[in-house]
This record gives sequence, C-alpha cells and structure tokens, in this order.
Amino acid sequence: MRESPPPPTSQALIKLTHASGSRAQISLFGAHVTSWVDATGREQLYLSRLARLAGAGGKSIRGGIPVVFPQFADTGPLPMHGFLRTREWSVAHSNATSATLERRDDDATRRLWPHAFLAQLAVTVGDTLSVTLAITNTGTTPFSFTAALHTYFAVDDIRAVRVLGLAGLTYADKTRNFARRVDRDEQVAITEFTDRVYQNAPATLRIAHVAPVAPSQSLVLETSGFGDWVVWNPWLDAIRNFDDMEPDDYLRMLCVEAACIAHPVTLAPGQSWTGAQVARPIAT
Ligand code: TA6
Repeated sequence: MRESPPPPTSQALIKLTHASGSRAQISLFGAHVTSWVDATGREQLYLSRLARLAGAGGKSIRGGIPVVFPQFADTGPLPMHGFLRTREWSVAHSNATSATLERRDDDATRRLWPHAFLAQLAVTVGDTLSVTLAITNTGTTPFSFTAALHTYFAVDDIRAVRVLGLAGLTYADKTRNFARRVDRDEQVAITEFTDRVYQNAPATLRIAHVAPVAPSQSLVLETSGFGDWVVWNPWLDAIRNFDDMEPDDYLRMLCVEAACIAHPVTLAPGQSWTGAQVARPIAT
C-alpha cells in the first residue's frame, strides 16, 4: 500500500561549520544533508534548483544525500526508497561540527512497515564529510531491510568524470532489465543513461575529474557496513522523467550510493546496524 507521508512541518536546517572552512547543512525533513562545502570552498553535493525543500508535496529533496530505508528503490511494496527521506526527524544532539538526528516508528510508518525501530543519522564535517546511518530494532520481532546513502555528488561536467574502484566487478544494469554485466574498465566513464548496482563491491571508491576539466580534484569514498554501490545518472534521456531536475542537470551530477541491497540486513530485537561513509577531497 502506498501512503502519502504527512506534510512537512519544518523548514528547519542545521548548519555545521569547521575551522577549516568546511561546512554542511542538514534539513530536518528526511535528515537530508543538502550541502557540503569543503575547505577549499567547493560545493561537493548537487542540489537541484527545482528541489522541493522541506518536502513540499511529500516529495523527497532532489539532491544532497537522501536516506534510503527500509527499502532500496522499488524492490518491494513500500514507497520508492522507503519512507525515512520524506519524514520529519528530530535533533538528538549537535555542536558546531556535528549533529545526530533521529527518527522512530509511528502509526503511519507501522501501517506501511509493521516494525519498531530507531534510526539515527550522524553527520560530522571537517577535512571530510562523515555520514553514519544507524538502525536499531526496538521491537520484539526480527526485521530485515535494505538501505543506502543516496548521495548526489556535484560534478563540473559528467563527461570528464571517472569512477575508480569498480574494475572487474559484475553489476546489475537497471537500464537493460537488470542484465548482469562486467565492468572491465579501470575507470568507469558515464556516457549514457546509467543505473547500475555493483554487488559485493569494495568499501572504497574514488570519483575523479579528468581533462579537459582541471584534473585537480578527486573525492575518495570510504565506507563500512554497506557492501554494494549504486551508480546513477539519468543522462539526457531519463532526466525528462524528473520534474524537479533541469534538462541539463545530468551534466552536473552523479549519484554514487553506498548501499546494502544484495544482502538485506536482519536485526533481532535490540540489535543495531550501522552504515558509514567518509568522503575525502584529495588533490590529484
Ligand atoms: O538509485 C538509483 C535510483 O533507484 C534510480 O533508479 C532513480 O529512480 C533514482 O534512484 C531516483 O529515485 P527517486 O525516487 O529519488 O526519484
């Protein structure tokens, strides 16, 4: 049953700032990181100019880091990417450089997914951006879930971007009816509508910019607790399906998503799981 989430009640944003100049913003709606500016002043996350901030109409915010739980994409009966990204969270604690937001089950979520849980998202900004999703089973019966940090990275020009670390891996190609293919390339280039799930993948990837864009900057992604990666770019074909993206936005974004899809996580009552991602800008 697909139920529309309650209307957002807050436009509240949490602003984190580090002495290095690195800073981040998090919306209480969806515990959604909407911006991360690194110490060099570069905005590292794509946020659509058409994004419905604070979830107008119950939609998730287009860009930043949507929190996906308890279902990745439409792999089950729940709303697309689950329901946490379209609900209000609260602040458990925060200081200048970090914040922890939390969200528990309620009548509406239990009608969709009959389990009790505590979700916590911890965000810390410094030389890196660290994001950790923690899920605890606060109920009396086990539950299983899939999850992801659905990160939209900002790129200067998608045609000059390469993803390193996926060579030789098998992926499910959603654009070709989930056909299983192998990436032989040391560096994955995005040249068409791309929607791939790399299963049992390495914990670390690198997003590099190559010529003709100044190859001055790469982003290293170090993760734990996930196991899969999703690489998505709608390209000029599929972007028309998204009324909250501008037609040429595909040139400026790339989703590289730390995910646990292939092996859903099962938690017994009282058990917890954490999935963490640290994004680190490096000079190349
Ligand atoms: O993670 C890739 C994906 O599942 C794509 O298939 C596309 O649907 C994208 O997520 C965006 O989904 P959304 O529900 O946020 O529009």
